[in-house]
Amino acid sequence: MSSDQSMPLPARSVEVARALAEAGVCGQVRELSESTRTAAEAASALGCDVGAIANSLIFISGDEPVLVLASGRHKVDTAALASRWGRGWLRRATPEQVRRATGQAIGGVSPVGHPRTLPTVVDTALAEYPQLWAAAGTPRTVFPTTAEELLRLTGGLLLPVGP
Ligand code: 5CA
Repeated sequence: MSSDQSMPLPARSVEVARALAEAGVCGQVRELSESTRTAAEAASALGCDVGAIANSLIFISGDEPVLVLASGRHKVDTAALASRWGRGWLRRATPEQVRRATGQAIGGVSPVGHPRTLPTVVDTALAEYPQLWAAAGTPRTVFPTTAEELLRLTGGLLLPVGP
């Protein structure tokens, strides 16, 4: 992993760092020289298991955006998750819907730092890893976290999301 902590963070990540600090999180946002746009790229840049990457995925449920924090090791089974969550059908958000719901762009969507708190599910698979990494508002910024911390930060529910 290479990172340069002497450079100021991008504005989207400053927002995330502020939300983390306000919540009393001690993990620091770091900006990497390599892309962390996808879970595979993030895992390679960080030298961790792809399953330890917490992807922040936005779905539309009814008319409402919702957040699914999913392990990078599998795809979300939307039908099974909707039923477990007691919601109607979950549709993948469009890039524009992602931006409106989070203020962030695909590839850098963070679990926090959004204009409003979104109904959230945290993948049970994430609880298998002692340390996770999540995006921090841009496709090159990440922060270290845990499933427990993600649940606390988002007020989310712990549910299986994979197939
Ligand atoms: N930075 C990494 C995690 S550290 C990251 O953001 N991973 S991610 O999986 O949450 O973001 C990439 C995801 O964006 C893809 O898995 C995919 O679910 C979503 N995505 C990519 N293109 C589109 C698109 N056109 N519309 C909606 N979602 C998309």
